[in-house]
Amino acid sequence: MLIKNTIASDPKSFEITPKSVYLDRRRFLQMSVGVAGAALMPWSMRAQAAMPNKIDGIIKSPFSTDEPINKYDEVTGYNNFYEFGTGKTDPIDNSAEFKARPWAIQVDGLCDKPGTLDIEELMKFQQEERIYRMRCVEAWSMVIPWVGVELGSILKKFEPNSKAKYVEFTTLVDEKQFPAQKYPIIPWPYIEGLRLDEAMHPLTLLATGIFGEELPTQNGAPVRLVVPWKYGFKSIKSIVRIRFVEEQPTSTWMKQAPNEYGFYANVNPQVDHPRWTQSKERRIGEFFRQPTAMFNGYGEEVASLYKDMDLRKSF
Ligand SMILES: Nc1nc2c(c(=O)[nH]1)N[C@H]1C(S)=C(S)[C@@H](COP(=O)(O)O)O[C@H]1N2
Ligand SMILES: [Mo]
Repeated sequence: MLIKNTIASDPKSFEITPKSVYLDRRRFLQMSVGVAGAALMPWSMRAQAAMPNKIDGIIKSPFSTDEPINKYDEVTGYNNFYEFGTGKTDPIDNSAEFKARPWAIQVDGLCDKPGTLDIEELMKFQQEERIYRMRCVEAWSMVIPWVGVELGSILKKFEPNSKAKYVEFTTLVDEKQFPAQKYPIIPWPYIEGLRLDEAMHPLTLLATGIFGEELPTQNGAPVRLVVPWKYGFKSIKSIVRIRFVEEQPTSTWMKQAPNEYGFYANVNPQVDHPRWTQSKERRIGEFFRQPTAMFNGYGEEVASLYKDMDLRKSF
């Protein structure tokens, strides 16, 4: 199956084209355009796409790590966003036309106050900066300064009822905007899910920005999930629907490869992916691999959520 070869989850992909090489290539291209083609190039348009609006009134969070933050070019130039293609630079290369406004999330299912969450409303909530580690299941990681709102504080407003046990999240389907949705690379729409207590956990963020600015398209504009103790694929981008449900949702990756990707997907150095070890990771921008931490280093905060579970089985 195609996905076995081109899946983002092949840890060799980043070794073939080291980050520094393609970043340098990108810089070189930008530079040569800037110098030689300044008169012709719609530079202002490029600059606009690369520089989203600043978010005002951001407060800092005690949950932030003080590890060095990855470079802006790394966070916005090396992405997984299959709606734009499976390559790491497809998201930045294919997303310039994407329209992140107007935008609303439909919130429904097992709750007493179903409704919509408009992006403009969401931006009025107190925005917090959360500097989190992000660990992709492919064994690379970054440190990203997110901006956003605690998901639980938003979900409460819709009053989930006592039947609600899980929360399901859905990405937009629109093949005009997401060119790769024309192809059955993975089942569309991209779907993810959390147990209700995971969704309500204080670390779980509904992210609206990075580096103090609104999310660039390639990072999941205008709003995405960030669950820092789980593999990156749980952190679903460009969300249009949040649904409270009774049964455990079947996520896209469970559908695609059930023996490789589970519902929980908690970062766990002791449970290898069937095709590679998870005991180490490469921090993008660094040369040597480093050990992967249980729950991506957030065990103190989240281990109690799983105290009755066998974490080797519930991968
Ligand atoms: N809709 C959607 N969300 C997605 C993905 C995707 O392909 N589509 N990729 C996931 C994966 S595998 C990772 S590692 C993170 C990457 O987030 P980043 O590109 O902002 O670092 O987004 C996740 N969210
Ligand atoms: Mo990932």
